[in-house]
Amino acid sequence: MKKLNGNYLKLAIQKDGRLTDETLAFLRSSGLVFESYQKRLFSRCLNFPLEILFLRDDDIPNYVSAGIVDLGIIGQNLLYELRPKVKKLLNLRFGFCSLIVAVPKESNFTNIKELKNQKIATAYPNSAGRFFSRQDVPVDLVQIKGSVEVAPSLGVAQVIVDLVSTGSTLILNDLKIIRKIYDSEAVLITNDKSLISQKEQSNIKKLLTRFKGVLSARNYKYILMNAPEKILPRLKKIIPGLKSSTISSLAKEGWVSVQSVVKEDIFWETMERLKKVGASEIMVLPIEKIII
Ligand code: PRT
Ligand code: ZN
Repeated sequence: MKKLNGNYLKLAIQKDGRLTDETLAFLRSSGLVFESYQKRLFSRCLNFPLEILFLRDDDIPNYVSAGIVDLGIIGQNLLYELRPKVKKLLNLRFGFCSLIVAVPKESNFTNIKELKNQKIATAYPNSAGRFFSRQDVPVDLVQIKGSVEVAPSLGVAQVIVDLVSTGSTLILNDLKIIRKIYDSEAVLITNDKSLISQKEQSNIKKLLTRFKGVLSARNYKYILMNAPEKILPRLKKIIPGLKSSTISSLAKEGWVSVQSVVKEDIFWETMERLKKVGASEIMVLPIEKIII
């Protein structure tokens, strides 16, 4: 069996859970080539000095803070809950969820203040405890590990504090949200030791450049269009980044081809406006990476 290599950067990711597939997909979209199959403890990248360790998500903060691994990918919720001595390097834009307070649909509770002295079932006792003490509402926290959503129907507690993403588990269990405590997403973490060590730092920097390249590319689309040359001033107003775009002449007299990059969140609105001023044959392409 291969052993961990001392010269390699070590990254811990969730072995088998909600973050696993998207984490692996993210690493692969960053150009890292590695094998991963079930029951594997670690995997070595073939094209980067990086070893990936597969662990339970709750163990990752300790592995990172103790310096056993240099990097970890976990939900921000674990940082809020466990407050480990780690540094967050990047939000990874997947694994979105929120920690919420929920009660049975038919209950009369509508407000946090009404929950005084209630039993609250949660797998996030620190986050829940801090939230209720900030609200100045004393509650009786009951810590349970899994399936928090069944606590009200089992009579364990009327109120729960749990993570939600789609909300379907709450609906299935006849629960409703009365308050959001915080939002969470997957994050990349490291420790001071790894950041100080020169070699690791430069490898961490290289890896960060790759990750950021993938993340920024997701926010943008590449567009190509044809337009009469005379509308270029108007196009420039619609696409702010057009100054740095490529404009080339077409065989058709007085027409140009324009290539540029637009932000995903203003995308549809931008398309409408481009069509309106006279751009045609607009083509939109996804961008794989942007390295700035
Ligand atoms: O075995 P291991 O300890 O590694 O995994 P785990 O069972 O402790 O964690 P896992 O795999 O459930 O979650 C890992 C991480 O995924 C969490 O720490 C969050 O950062 C993130 N995440 C994103 C979620 C959810 N979405 C989520 N919906 N974690 C849990 N849930 C649960 C929630 O607790 C509830 O039971 O999913 C249910 C609700 O889902 P919806 O879609 O019905 O709302
Ligand atoms: Zn866990």
